[in-house]
Amino acid sequence: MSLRIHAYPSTPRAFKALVVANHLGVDYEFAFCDLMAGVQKSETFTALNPNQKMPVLEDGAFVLWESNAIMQYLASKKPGALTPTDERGRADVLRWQFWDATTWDPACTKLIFQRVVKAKFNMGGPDEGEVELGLRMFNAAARILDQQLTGRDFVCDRLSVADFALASPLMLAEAADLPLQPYAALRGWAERMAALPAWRATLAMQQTASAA
Ligand SMILES: N[C@@H](CCC(=O)N[C@@H](CS)C(=O)NCC(=O)O)C(=O)O
Repeated sequence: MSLRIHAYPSTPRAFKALVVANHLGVDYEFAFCDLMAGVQKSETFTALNPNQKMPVLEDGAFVLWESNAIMQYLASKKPGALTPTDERGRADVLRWQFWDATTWDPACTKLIFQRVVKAKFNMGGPDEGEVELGLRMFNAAARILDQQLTGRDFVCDRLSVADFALASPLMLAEAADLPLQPYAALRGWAERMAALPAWRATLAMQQTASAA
C-alpha cells in the first residue's frame, strides 16, 4: 500500500480527505497527525507540507496538500465514482469545490474556530465580533447552498466530491451551533450525507484516534 493520509480526524478538512477515501474504498494507511501534540510543526511533517497543516496525502513519492485537491486525487483513483467524466459535469463539481474553498469553508471555519477550537485548545472564549461576522458569512453562504439544494438530492447532478467537501464542516454543526434551522433543503441533504456508511465510519475514526 503506497497511499498514506496524514490527518487529525476531528477537523473538517481532515474529514474531507478521509470520508472520500472511505467512501471510495481506497486502500490507504492512516497516519494520525496529532495537532494537540504539535506534530504538524515537526521537521518531518514540514518537509511534506511547508504550511504545517494537515491533511496531507502521500502516494509513493508524490505529496499532496489542500483537502479539496486531495479529494480530487482520491476520486481519480475510481474514475466516474465521485467525479463526472464529462467536461461540464467536471467543471460543475470543481465550481462547488472552489466555492467551498473561497466562501463556505471560511464561513463555517470562523464559527467553528470561535466556538469549538478555542475551547479545545484553551485559547479563551469566543470573540463576539468575530462570531457576528461569522454568522453573517454563514447565512449569506447557506442561503446560496440551500437554494442550490432545493429540489435536488445532491449539490451537482449526483453524489460527488463537492457534496463531501461542503458537508464536512457540518459534522461540527451542533458543537459550533451553526444556524441551520432556516435552511430546510440544506438540512435534508446534511442528513443524507450523515447517513452514508463512509460518514459514520469516518466519525468512528475520531474516537479511535483520540483514544490513541
Ligand atoms: N486549506 C487547507 C487548510 C488546512 C488547515 O487549515 N488545517 C488545519 C486544521 S483544520 C491545521 O492543520 N492546522 C494546524 C495548525 O494551524 O497548527 C485545506 O483545506 O487542506
